[in-house]
Amino acid sequence: MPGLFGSKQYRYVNPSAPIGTQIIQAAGAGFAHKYLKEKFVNIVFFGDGATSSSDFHSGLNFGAVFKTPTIFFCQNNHWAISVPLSKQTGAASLVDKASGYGLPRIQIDGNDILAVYHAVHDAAQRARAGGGPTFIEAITYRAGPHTSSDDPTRFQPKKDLEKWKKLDPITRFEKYLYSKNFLKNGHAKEIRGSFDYEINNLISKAEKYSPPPINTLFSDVYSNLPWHLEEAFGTYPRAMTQMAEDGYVKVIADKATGQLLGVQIIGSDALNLISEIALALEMGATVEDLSFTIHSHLTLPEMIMEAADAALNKAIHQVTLVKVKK
Ligand SMILES: Cc1ncc(C[n+]2csc(CCOP(=O)(O)OP(=O)(O)O)c2C)c(N)n1
Ligand SMILES: [Mg+2]
Repeated sequence: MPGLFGSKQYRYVNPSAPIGTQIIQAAGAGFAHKYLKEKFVNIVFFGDGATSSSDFHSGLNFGAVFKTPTIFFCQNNHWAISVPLSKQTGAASLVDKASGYGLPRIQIDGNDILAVYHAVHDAAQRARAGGGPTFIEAITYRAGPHTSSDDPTRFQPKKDLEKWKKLDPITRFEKYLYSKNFLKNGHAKEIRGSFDYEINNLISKAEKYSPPPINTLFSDVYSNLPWHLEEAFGTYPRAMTQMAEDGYVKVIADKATGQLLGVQIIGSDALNLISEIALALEMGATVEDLSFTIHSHLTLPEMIMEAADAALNKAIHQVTLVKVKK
């Protein structure tokens, strides 16, 4: 998922899409710091929705029992996609949940940048001094959709949104900085402009990256391909394009030379194509030839082309990895 990046250099662990998993990972990493006598403190961020996950309870309990140097930071923005806080918990407030585990806890105005800074700073000091974890509940409001497929206008009361928009933390902090003369007229606008410029530049740079090679689908996950994947994808280079209603095509070719080794076709008009493929094999065609020569608007021939393109790593409907076992 696009938002789940990580950085080894900055000690930023990739979040996982299943809600709550990072909470137990943080408690475990905290335990490791303690065990290895490292001077690190770790902080884990999660939403109000995550407080209903079983990992939330396991993580807080483990952290409290083993006094791990972990900060549990809950961003309570009142919504878990379209589920309101009132349907999320029977507890009067989320910070109460920490009491049951015997954790120091603090509830703060999450739209107050300085309050967030101080709460985290104090929790980090406690953790460094061996005092164990702290639970922080930062209260805010989700003033946008959960994702691009969410439409909060269908469930968020307009009145609430308007009220919270007035408490925008950045505008508030700007006002504070102006009141203290840290910022002078127009300076905030200039800073915002420079951030917009920097971010837009980074976005255009990121958009120029081509997609990762298809085989990283497995090589990024396994150091040794498990037998069932080896069996399915490792024996020959091959590509599949599958559309259940139209048929099935698999192109097998040698990765090093691109030479065509065979094609499997299942489909209602497969017979018409078999002679064409036989001829291509007879002529010692390569997968590249196949990718170029079969042009037709029939579905099955198109699939052959797609499958050949897949073997060349350029298919639109790419399905499998191409790998040779010598
Ligand atoms: C274990 C698990 N269950 C359900 C989901 C589906 N899901 C994705 S986000 C989400 C809500 C999370 O709540 P919160 O972090 O408060 O979300 P936000 O404030 O961004 O709406 C759910 C239930 C999931 N990703 N993982
Ligand atoms: Mg939320």
